[in-house]
Amino acid sequence: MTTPALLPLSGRRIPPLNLGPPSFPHHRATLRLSEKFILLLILSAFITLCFGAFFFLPDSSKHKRFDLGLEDVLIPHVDASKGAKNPGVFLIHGPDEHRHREEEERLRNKIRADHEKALEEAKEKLKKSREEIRAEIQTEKNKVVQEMKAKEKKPLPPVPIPNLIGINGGDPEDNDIRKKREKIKEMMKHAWDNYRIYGWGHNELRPIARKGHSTNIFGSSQMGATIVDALDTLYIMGLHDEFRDGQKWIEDNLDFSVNSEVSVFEVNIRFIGGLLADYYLSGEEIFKIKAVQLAEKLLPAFNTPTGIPWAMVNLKSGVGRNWGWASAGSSILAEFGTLHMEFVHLSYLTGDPVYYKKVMHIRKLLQKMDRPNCLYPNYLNPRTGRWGQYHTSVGGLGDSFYEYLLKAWLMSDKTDHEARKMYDDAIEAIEKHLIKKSRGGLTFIGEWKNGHLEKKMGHLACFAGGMFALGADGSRTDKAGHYLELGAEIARTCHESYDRTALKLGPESFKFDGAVEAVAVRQAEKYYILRPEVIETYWYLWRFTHDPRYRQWGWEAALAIEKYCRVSGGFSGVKDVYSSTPTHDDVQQSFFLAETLKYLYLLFSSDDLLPLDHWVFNTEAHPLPVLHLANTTLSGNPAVR
Ligand code: DMJ
Repeated sequence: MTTPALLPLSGRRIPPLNLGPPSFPHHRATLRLSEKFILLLILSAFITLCFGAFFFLPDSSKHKRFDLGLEDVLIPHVDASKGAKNPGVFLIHGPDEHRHREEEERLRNKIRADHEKALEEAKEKLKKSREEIRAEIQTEKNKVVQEMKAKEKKPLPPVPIPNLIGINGGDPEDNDIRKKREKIKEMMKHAWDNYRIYGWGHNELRPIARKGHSTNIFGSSQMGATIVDALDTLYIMGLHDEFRDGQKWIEDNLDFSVNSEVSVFEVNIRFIGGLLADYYLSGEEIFKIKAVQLAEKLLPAFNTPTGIPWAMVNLKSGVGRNWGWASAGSSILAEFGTLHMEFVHLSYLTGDPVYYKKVMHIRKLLQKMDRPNCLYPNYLNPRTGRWGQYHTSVGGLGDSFYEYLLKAWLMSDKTDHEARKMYDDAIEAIEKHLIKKSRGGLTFIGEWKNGHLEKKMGHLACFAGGMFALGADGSRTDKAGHYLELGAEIARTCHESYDRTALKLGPESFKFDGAVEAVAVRQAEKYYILRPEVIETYWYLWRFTHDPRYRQWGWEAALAIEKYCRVSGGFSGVKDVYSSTPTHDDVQQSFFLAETLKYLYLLFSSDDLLPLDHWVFNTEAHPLPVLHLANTTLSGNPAVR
């Protein structure tokens, strides 16, 4: 197997920063520093008390007794052989006694001097005006920030960068297609610019209220999820000023040492995946460093009796737990099963096998388990290692687990045969038990619930059309044609779910029940929140077939988003796709910029932009390069370094 070619990072760098955004106050640091000042005052009061106690309490030295701990520190040459009756207590005699008195006197003087100095300093501080104190705190804060930055800049060990092909360009020859691509870029600008104005630093944007938005998956902190998720799309579109703006925010503000409980899966796919893609595309070290810092914070989530990670982890304390709603304290298949790509890259880039071992442990454990009907249930208890409810889905709760089995194989330059086998086995069972054709001839993927097939397909499951197409090449017993066809059928069904609505946008899930086909029935399932899966499938099908219908369907979706989801402050989801007068949900999801607009842009680009034999997209559409690892290990083997 070939060793990956070395590509000079400098060749891929974009020009240095010129105009950064206004730097935001580092509230946490400021708070910490004010607390520090108060602590200083408390400390000096404490010293005063100790000092008083030292002078006014009876002279304990007369008793010639010293605790072992204290004497270890203060009097290193005590003769322990003269022993005491009580262990840990020693008596002092003769010349030692004199030496001890001198030592004690010296210490007393030192404490007196330190105390006076501390008092003087405290008095001086109190004489200062609020402004002066603030300025001092600010100076100290700057110092801390500088130190943190210096630490962050510490380079990680160099590794050969994989062959990065097709990170720019993709200009289509056709004029009409070029215009469509330009329009998608303009939509990205609109989404980004409004987030920049109204939501900067927040996780997401409320485009109608024109303010920041967040959900519990990101914890309680402002982690700039939209910035991290969107950057690689900006890069690919050639929006380099915006890219640098986001990079600067990440450099200055993205901090993972916060007391915040985040979803391990979500921050992995959006943050680690996004940062790694940014690193590979731009060559800027900061992205790699931030990705590794975050990954370290996720590791405590794996401290469970089985090594199956918790769904959530507190970034500061490392305490993990699962979602209250998940079957009897279970972890979720699509969550713990969607870490592989990012974690393999982390081990590759750091030379630290810890990440690789964590995800391989999950795989080995899953391989050993019995599976009802050869299907993987969505729930697994991380304490007992037993399945929870027997529900299986290619949509929510299961989806990207299957995707990552296939992509583990692709990302390993098709050498991870174990992953490919697990994918093939899983897909065969899914086809047998979950995939059906409706009376009207639409192929759909249902959900398995306790031995019964629910004839309902989620928008999330529509990604599977692209997955089947992507996995066609290399499938067992030469079934490539069959899987490409299956992918195309899923794409058609999902297109129907869009086409049968008033807004030409797809519902969250749709039924196949008697006369009802590809239509949502319950009100709670009629919303569209700017999700990407259907467009993602169009793009994969376009790449593999070049059938113009996929570009046409993608354009229909883009126009519908533009017409019904665009508002002056960005893009919003809609609550009912069957109502011709849409009500907005007032959320611009970060995946709209990471995925939906990226897949649309790629759909109207030529195939040489991010070619699929060199890049594998994580489940949040962040492209990661194929690693040619056949002759190496992932454990930091010096041969690769
Ligand atoms: C994205 O965050 C990812 O694609 C994930 O795998 C599931 N779906 C959302 C967007 O719909």
